[in-house]
Amino acid sequence: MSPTLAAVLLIGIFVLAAALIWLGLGLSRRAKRLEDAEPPPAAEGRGPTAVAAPPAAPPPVAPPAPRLRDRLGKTRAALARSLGTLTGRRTVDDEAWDSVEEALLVADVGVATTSRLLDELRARASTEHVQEPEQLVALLRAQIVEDLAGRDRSLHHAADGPTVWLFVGVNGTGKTTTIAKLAQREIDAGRPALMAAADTFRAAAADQLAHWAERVGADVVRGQEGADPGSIVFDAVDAAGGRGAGVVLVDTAGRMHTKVNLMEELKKIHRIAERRPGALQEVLLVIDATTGQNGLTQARQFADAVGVTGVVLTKLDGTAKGGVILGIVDQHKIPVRFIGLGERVEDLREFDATSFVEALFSKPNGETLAA
Ligand SMILES: Nc1nc2c(ncn2[C@@H]2O[C@H](COP(=O)(O)OP(=O)(O)OP(=O)(O)O)[C@@H](O)[C@H]2O)c(=O)[nH]1
Ligand SMILES: [Mg+2]
Repeated sequence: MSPTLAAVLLIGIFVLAAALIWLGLGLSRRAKRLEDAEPPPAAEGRGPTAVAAPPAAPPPVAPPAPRLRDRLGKTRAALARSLGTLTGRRTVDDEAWDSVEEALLVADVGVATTSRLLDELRARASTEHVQEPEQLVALLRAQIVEDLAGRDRSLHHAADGPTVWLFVGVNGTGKTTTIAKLAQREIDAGRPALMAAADTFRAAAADQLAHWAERVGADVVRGQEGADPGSIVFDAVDAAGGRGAGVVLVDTAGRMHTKVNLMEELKKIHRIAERRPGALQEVLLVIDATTGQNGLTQARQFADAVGVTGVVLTKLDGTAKGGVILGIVDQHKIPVRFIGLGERVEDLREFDATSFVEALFSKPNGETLAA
């Protein structure tokens, strides 16, 4: 090979190598550019331009409304324990009747009402030839519904002008809480509510009421601590018309029904509340079910003092003494209008005899003790 040919070949190889290197570098830069421009892999089901969103908080789930029979669990269990032994028997003998009596007494129906109920049951069981314990339980159930049903439950409103409802009761029964619960119902029904803080006895009482008023969207009229409660009622009823309130709910201080001066003060509040003819539509006695038979004595004293038109029986969710409701209705002929089943605004129910008794006579699995 001549030296010239060798030089040409060497230059050719060199040029080819340079071209290959240049091509390789170009391709790798292009690949890099493409890589940089590529969007992040799209999440499944989204469009190519979707941007990954931060994980969304799950929507708030309202807790399921507790069933009546769950809220009445303690009284229901008390009844079921005694009546359960009854349904295990073969005939309606003396021991079967003892079980019925025990069930009623354990549920705090009270001696007088229990004995009246038993007399009626015996008469019915005999005319209806009841022989099976199951039939006896069914008869008891029907008898209780009959005793509790048929009374006017609705709260009344004045024909014209603002309505006044007065709330009375001993200390801590749930008057203020019940006012909040009922105010919420009124407001939900399109009737603006005004709360009158006529409990001027405790410094915190008006604050507690005002707090509830704010929560449920009601108006409030209050005075100084120690002010005359009658004057608060007077001002509230006066203000109601101007402020467009449909109903004035008067909160009073808890008072011992045995204290004469306190009951006299209540009579005065009552007189002022009925100053405008037709305005005072309800005097509601709030009774704490956990006090059981004591509620009956309270009912008598308050009914004598201010003519109670209805009872709100509270705290049925925490007691085995729910049977007291029968005693109140039987002994005083005062209708139970509402029942309290907890501390929240929504924990108030219009009393309905059928569903109440159904709940009491149901087993935890939902079956009834006797159909
Ligand atoms: N579990 C339960 N608690 C309730 C119910 N009603 C009221 N309470 C509670 O009972 C307590 C007393 O309630 P209040 O409404 O302040 O009672 P009050 O009758 O106004 O009390 P005084 O003004 O002191 O006489 C509070 O802790 C309430 O949350 C109810 O139906 N169930
Ligand atoms: Mg109160």
